[in-house]
Amino acid sequence: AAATPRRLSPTAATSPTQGDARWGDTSSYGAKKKHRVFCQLPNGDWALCTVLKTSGDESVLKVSEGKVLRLKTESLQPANPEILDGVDDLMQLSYLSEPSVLYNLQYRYSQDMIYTKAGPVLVAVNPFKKVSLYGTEYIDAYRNKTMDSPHVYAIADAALREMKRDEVNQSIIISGESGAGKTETAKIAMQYLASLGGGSGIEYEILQTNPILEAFGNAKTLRNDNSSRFGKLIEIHFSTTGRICGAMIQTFLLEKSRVVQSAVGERSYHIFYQLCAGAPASLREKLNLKKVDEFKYLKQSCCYSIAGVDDSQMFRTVTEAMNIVHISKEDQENVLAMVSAVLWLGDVSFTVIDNENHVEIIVDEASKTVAELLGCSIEDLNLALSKRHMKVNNENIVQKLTLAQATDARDALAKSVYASLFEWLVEQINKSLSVGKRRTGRSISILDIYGFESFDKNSFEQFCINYANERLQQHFNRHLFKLEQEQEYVEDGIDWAKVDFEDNQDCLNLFEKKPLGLLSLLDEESTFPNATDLTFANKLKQHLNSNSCFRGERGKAFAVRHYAGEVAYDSSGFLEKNRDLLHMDSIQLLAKCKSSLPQMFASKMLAQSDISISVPYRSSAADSQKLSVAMKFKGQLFQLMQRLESTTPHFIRCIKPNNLQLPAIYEQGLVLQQLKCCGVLEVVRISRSGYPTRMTHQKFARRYGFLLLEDVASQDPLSVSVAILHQFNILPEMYQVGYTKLFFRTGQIGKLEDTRNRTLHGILRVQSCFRGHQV
Ligand code: AOV
Ligand code: MG
Repeated sequence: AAATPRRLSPTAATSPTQGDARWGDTSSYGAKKKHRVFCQLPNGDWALCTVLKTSGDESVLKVSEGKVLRLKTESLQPANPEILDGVDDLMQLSYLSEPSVLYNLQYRYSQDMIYTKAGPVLVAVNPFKKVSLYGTEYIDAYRNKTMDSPHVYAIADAALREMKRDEVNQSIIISGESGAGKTETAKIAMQYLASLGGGSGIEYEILQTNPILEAFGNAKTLRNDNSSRFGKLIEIHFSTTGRICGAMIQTFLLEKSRVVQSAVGERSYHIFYQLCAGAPASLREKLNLKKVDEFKYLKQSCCYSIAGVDDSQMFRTVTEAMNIVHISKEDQENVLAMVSAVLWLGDVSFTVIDNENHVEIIVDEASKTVAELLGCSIEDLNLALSKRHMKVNNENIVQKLTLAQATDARDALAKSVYASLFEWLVEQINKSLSVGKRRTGRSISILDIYGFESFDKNSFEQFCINYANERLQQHFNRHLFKLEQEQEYVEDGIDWAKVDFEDNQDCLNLFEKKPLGLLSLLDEESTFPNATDLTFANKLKQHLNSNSCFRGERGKAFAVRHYAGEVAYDSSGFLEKNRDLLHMDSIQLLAKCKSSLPQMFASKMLAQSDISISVPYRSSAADSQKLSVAMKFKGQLFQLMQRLESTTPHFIRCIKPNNLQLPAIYEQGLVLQQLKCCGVLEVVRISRSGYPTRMTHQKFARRYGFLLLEDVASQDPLSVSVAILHQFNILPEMYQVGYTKLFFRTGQIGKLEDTRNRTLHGILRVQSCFRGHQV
């Protein structure tokens, strides 16, 4: 089915094998009687089982009550001791094999503990049901630090504290594939921050932007009933006193094509259905609304409702939210008029007027309604959709459009009106949330952006989305691997063999290199009037075939080796989607309209069309030169990365445990793919192969010095520290002594802490016995 994500086999570096030292020493592992081990079932899943006996190279295993298997001993993977079941940080696992990570997450998931730390990263597994982990009580508990299990609240709280402590802006970067829970997670983080209060209700206003943006930018897809079809960054500003004082939203690449076309079983943007279901009678009449299944744009996907969602109730919620962010009643009505106009545009039809298949618009209810709602005449509408004015060799000529061309022009108009409307709404929201002069403090940004996508058929949208993910992945790598490895070790003179991680610079180069990168070649080809998707694909093959991240395929297809796996793209429609041309005739139509919104849309488009693509080739036929979609997106992305670079990042990786959007189903294979894709396993591996526990010599000596048998009172902290390490037989490969600090591998300090606690307890007991108390 088109909905199942397809991923190619992982690369060696992310695929731990048995006996791989990086994953805990499993090489010398011999299964012993009563040991807990993981065995792989025929369906590929790992099951926890107990060794009943071993004979020769085989083991007999108890998989579950009454189920016994005989397997090759070498195919078994050791399991962690029971005491580590469900630990809240994967770093604590002794064996960090794939099955033990999967088991740990599943163990927690089955008890509604959907959050787990993977070293510095928070992993969130989508529960697909209400879990009682949220609300005032929990918020207070995290604020007062009476609760410290992994949670989005804990991340938001850490961001707040670090913002205040270090006076550095923070970011919470949420990623994961479609339906994994990014948007919900972002809202949960926002709720935590909003609960701090701000005064004048600004925090409430910020929360109310969600229903608006979701109504206009989310849709039901096969993967998610409430799928965001745009990327979003919300920057929440804090005053010098640490309270919320405003916010700013930036959106990325709204999927416009959905307005005129959606796949069977999917829907267009929620607002269309909400408006038709929820508009009060007077508005229905004013906007000439029909039932949803009477509009062509909505009819094609045969899907009108979402289980458990009341569109008309949602309409009221959205209207109320617009009130709260100060969008006037009049503006609201203008907005909804545009929504209706877009729907009616889909019903505008044409009649062929000559034997060259040229057309004219049919004057009927559809064209009349569109003209009425936009505030133009039917003649103007007809002119814009059936003819094209061009300048050829300085001469003005008028070209009549064929049926196919006119239909394209109509759809292009619908898409750009809708996209402009979305942009305009975001602007209004930003005005309302703007901090203006009060902006003196710091900010926390929350990024909710589409995750890596790989479907059976991948088009321009996936191309852009995956490019964005490469950029984000590099940012993630830089922070968690490069920085982690270099800074502190070097500063403290630690002998440190760099751990390799998968650097995706090569893939980014494939996209960004000039002039022979994917984006440059796409843009160049987009400016040739006679270029087709096929000539584009051929050009890629001609120039990029030697690149190891690129593979030419048959016809219009090509594949890119992304960090998360190889994706095969079909270049059909790439050029058109990248050009995203709205012909001047349509822009001029909007400019002429009497309604205020179309006019504003037009002036914005005209302003943008001044920026031309900086390549030497220009089509004489294309009358509106503007930045191509890919270039604009790249620009936005660079700006985003720059902004993120100046913040302290906090990463949340959302995981979708099944493709059915159902609770209590945990598909190991699916989870594993995602853990690999978003680098979770890699992060844990690298954090562990490093020395995550660090303590200054002074602190270490102070904390454990009293455990020493010899008297060291006169010695310096470093000597005391070394004496402690020796007395407790900490193996040399488990620590390093730096100039100022001691560096430990995971788990080492735990042993010392245990001894310390036991000793302290003993001392206390002795003391209290003397005083005649019990402890
Ligand atoms: P997404 O943002 O990651 O997908 P959503 O945040 O929309 O995914 O989550 C999808 C659905 O999962 C939601 O509508 C909820 O029903 C459910 N869900 C997610 N997180 C939770 C949670 N913490 N508690 C309860 N239910 C949850 V996309 O926007 O498609 O990439 O483009
Ligand atoms: Mg989303």
